Amino acid sequence: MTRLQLLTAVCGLLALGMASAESPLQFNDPWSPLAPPGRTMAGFMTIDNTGENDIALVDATSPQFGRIELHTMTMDEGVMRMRRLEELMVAAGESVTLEPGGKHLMLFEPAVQFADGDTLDVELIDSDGGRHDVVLRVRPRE
Ligand SMILES: [Cu+2]
Repeated sequence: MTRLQLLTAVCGLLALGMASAESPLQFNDPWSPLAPPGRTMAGFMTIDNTGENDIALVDATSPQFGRIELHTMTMDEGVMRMRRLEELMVAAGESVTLEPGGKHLMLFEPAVQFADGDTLDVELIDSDGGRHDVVLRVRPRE
């Protein structure tokens, strides 16, 4: 076996391993409101944890954005303020909703201008380093 063949075989195994490591998280209606060019965007969805372990989401990444944070909105002396979440806990068998006026993904530094119907590829990262792919669809805010 040549080095290249070995490398190819190893990559094939890795790809298989990743495909079979199915995330216990299910994402329902992941979407992002259309935003003016260059503006920070938001991401919303309902996350169901169908597994038997609690999952703490601690980070997110996307090739289409410079940076992503997990945020929540809180009322502070009558004013709604955004705050960064250290973690977003999705308990086993439970679900968490990210929605306008509540928890959300904050998508900084969009690489391009997105249009209605475009998709955003986001990887959510949990506290054990597990990765969970979610695809958000861009659409106008109702
Ligand atoms: Cu925010």
